[in-house]
Amino acid sequence: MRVTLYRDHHAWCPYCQKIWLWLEEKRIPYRVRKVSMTCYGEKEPWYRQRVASGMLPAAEIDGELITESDRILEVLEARFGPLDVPLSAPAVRALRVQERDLFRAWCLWLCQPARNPAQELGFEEAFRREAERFEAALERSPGPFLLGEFSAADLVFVPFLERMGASLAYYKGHLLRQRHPGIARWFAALEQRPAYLGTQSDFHTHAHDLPPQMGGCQTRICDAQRQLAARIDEGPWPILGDEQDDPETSQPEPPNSHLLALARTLRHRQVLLRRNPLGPDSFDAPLRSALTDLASGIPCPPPPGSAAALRYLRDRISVPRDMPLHAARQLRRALERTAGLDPSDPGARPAPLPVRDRRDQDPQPFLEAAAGAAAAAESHHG
Ligand SMILES: N[C@@H](CCC(=O)N[C@@H](CS)C(=O)NCC(=O)O)C(=O)O
Repeated sequence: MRVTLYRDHHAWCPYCQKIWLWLEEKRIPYRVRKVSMTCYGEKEPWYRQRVASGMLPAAEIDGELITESDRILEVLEARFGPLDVPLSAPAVRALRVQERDLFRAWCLWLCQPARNPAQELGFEEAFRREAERFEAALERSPGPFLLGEFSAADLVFVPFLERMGASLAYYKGHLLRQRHPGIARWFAALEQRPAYLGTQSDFHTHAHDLPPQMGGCQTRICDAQRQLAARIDEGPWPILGDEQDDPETSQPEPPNSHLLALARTLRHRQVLLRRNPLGPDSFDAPLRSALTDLASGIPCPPPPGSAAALRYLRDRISVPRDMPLHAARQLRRALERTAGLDPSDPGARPAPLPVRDRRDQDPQPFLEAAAGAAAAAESHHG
């Protein structure tokens, strides 16, 4: 293997997604080493010895350590060939500049506190113009992607368009795919690609992973925002009614998503029990209730006083870290439905998710449990 990719444990870093997707699209064999972002854990000392700033991503390519995602892409391209069109092609260069313009318009709208409603509208308008420029570029193309087939030009837009869709729905009540049909068609073409589906996140994950990374997201208080944020947090999912297109994905639910969710939860059951505010002994029965619902579709009331603990877990399912989008929906649905059957306080909620950091998502306990299980298996075989 000639490539090692250093990316974050939770698959929250957009720049890591760019490199990850490039390697998957090109089918280059690579090794992954996961590193914590400061917003959710302690940076691993071995990583700081390699990359003093601690920034992600980094890649070791033929023994050479490279940082900065654009530089990594250039080196990968030099060693393994372009992703359809070279990064240096004039059309790709122009689109990369355009991507940063769209990115800046999004950051301004999402993160800059508006002094008054007129300024908020101005931010929205500036974003709309950039989104329309992206659609215009797609219209000029002979294929579903920017330059015909999927290429490096599309790749650089992927992580941020995904985060734009999620964050604008949650914080602004703005549905990107609905407002921009060209972007909806581009996503639909992207979602035909298994490599992308493996890296794709969802609205809930991004709505809550972005605030600590961006230094806060500004909510536009309006009915559309309130309704969409409530649906993203509490369901039911998909977040719009049956007669409307799903704003998160064009893909139908794959069969057995619920069983995948079940398998992924059972794999981490012990740590999930230990990390729950109710404590391992008391959370065992409610978790069984929710997983019974998940597996059988039959509602299963939990013991009294467990609704907040079930919702605590519902709020922490992260896509694609834990499972794919549709599986996560199934698990959130089962947890929410079970919480709603709590005989004592069916509406009880946990504290809202933190916005300054996500230390509640420290990966360390999960890693220690996995290392313990591996050591036990080793000694068993020995
Ligand atoms: N210009 C850099 C930006 C990378 C970047 O901002 N990475 C963030 C994560 S998204 C980071 O490593 N922050 C430090 C941390 O979170 O620990 C690149 O393109 O690679």
